[in-house]
Amino acid sequence: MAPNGVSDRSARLPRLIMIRILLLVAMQATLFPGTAFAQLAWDTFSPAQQTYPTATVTIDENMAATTTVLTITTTGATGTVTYSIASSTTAAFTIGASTGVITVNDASLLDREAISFIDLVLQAVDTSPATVSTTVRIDLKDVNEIAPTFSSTSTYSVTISESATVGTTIQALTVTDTDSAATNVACTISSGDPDGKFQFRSDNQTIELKAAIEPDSPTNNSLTYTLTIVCYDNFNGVYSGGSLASTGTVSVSVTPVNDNSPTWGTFTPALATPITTIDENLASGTIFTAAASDVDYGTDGVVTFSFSTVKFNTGADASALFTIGSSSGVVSRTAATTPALDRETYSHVEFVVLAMDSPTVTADRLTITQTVQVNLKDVNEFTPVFDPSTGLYNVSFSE
Ligand SMILES: [Ca+2]
Ligand SMILES: [Ca+2]
Ligand SMILES: [Ca+2]
Ligand SMILES: [Ca+2]
Repeated sequence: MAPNGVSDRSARLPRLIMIRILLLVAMQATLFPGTAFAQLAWDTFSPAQQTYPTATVTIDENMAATTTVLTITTTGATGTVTYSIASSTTAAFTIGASTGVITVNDASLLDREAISFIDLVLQAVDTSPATVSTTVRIDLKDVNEIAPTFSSTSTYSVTISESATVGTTIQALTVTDTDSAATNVACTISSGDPDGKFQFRSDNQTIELKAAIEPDSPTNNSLTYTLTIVCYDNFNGVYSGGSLASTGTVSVSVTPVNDNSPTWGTFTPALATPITTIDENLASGTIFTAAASDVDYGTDGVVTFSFSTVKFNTGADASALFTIGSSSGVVSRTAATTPALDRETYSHVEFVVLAMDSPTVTADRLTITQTVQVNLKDVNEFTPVFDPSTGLYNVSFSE
C-alpha cells in the first residue's frame, strides 16, 4: 500500500504480467508439448544429406565455380538468419550469408585424385541471437578425366627374326590409368598390321606374334611394320561416361633369315643325258643355259652360277674351254684352244654346275649342284690319204 492510501498498482503490475506470461507458457507446454518456444534449428537441406558421418552430399570432382552444391535452411529463427562456413578442410566452397546456398568457390580444390572428401562446419545465427551448427561432408566422386598413360615412352622399336615362332613376345607395354578409380586399360592394334601378324595377349598389354612373318612370300614380303596402338581406359566399366584413349607406336623390324636353298629351274635345252651334243673343235657359242631360283627375301634369294668342276670323260680338266654367266647361267665356249676339244681323245665333257644364294653373311650361303653331260660329236676332219708305202698298184682288165 502506498503511503497516500492508494494501492501501489504500479508496483504490482509487472508482477501480474510476469505471472500471466508464466501461465501462458505453462498452458502451451501442456497443450503442445515439443513445440514450445519456436527456436532456431536446422531444416531439411537440399539435397537432403545423409546421416553424418556415414555419408553426406556427393558431387563430381572438378565441379565448376558457382555451381550450387547444397542449400541449408533453418526453422524457428528470430529475425534474420546469417549463414556461414565456420570451418572447412579447404576453401573449395563459399556460402551465401542470407541464402544458405553453398556453391563451388574453387574447382581446382575439388580434385578427386588429391582428396576424397571435404568436411564443412556450417553455422546459422539469428538475431535473438541463437546459433546452430552442424558438419556436412562433401564426398568427391571420381570423374574419368585422365587418358591412359604409357609408363616411359609411347614409341617402341623392336627387331625380330623372320623365324620367330607364333606366340613370341613382341613388346610388353605398361599403360596405366591414374584416375582415382584406376580403371583397367586395354590396348588394341588400330593400324599397321594388314596381314594380321600381331595381336595382344589376354592381358591386353602384351603384343605377341600371331602368325609367322614369312617375308619370303611373294604376296607378303614386308620387313617393317609400324603398329599404331590405341589404349583405352574404363575397360572395366567403372565410369558410365565411356573411355579415354592414348595412342602409341610399335615399330617392328624383321631380320630376314636365309632359310631356303636355291632350287633348279628348267635348263635350255631341258636336262637330259646328254643335255646336248656339240661338234668337236667347236670354237665359240652357247652350249646350254642353267636355271635356278630361290624364294628367300632380298639377297638371300639372289642366285649366282659357277662351275664346281668341268672335266672330260677321262677326268682331265676342261674348265679352260668353258665359262658360265654368273647371273644368266649361260654356258659358253671360251676362246681357249687348249686342251683340244678332240673327239678322238674324249667322248664327252661333264659339267658340275653350282647355284648359290647371296646372303650378307658368307657362312649362311646355301648351294646346290647339277651334273650336266655334253657329248662330243665326231667331225669328218681328215681327208683320206693313200698309203705311200705300197708305191705300186696293179690294174688288169680283159679285152
Ligand atoms: Ca579423376
Ligand atoms: Ca582415366
Ligand atoms: Ca636362300
Ligand atoms: Ca627367308
